[in-house]
Amino acid sequence: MAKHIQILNGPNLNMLGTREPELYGHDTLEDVLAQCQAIGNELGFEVSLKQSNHEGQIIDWIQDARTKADGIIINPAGYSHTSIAFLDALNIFDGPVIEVHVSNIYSRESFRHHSYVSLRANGVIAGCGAQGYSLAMHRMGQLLADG
Ligand code: CA2
Repeated sequence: MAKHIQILNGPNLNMLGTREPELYGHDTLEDVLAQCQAIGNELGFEVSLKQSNHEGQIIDWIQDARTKADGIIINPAGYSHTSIAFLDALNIFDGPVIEVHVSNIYSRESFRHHSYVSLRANGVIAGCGAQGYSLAMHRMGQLLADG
């Protein structure tokens, strides 16, 4: 059975590609899913993508991933900087976790420079636009192949 990569997105990322293109670019989450599925097809992985504006919903999806996914790519959005609960949920997921930020959080306000999720992430990609998700897919492919 093909390995499954779960892509999770936090609050306001449903607006990706529709507002603030100078910060977040023009690609929508639908575009991101299409790009990641194309890479998944090449690498032999199943890919699914979810977005929620609600912290508890994303925590439920992280918990579900324990039995349904081999790796998690997550853009925790604003919860990166506040949510110990995201960190706790990711800490009980056994597979690799890659954190993605579309914008360069290190060139923005200082409150964005710290991410609780980074304490758990196997890798972090920031400031590469929506392409960051594709880069994360390739890295995830490598981590899952390495076992
Ligand atoms: O750069 C990222 O991907 C962020 O995770 C995006 C979050 C922000 O709070 C993080 O510090 C960095 C904000 C998501 C808002 O997404 C929008 C996308 C398009 C238009 C408006 C908001």
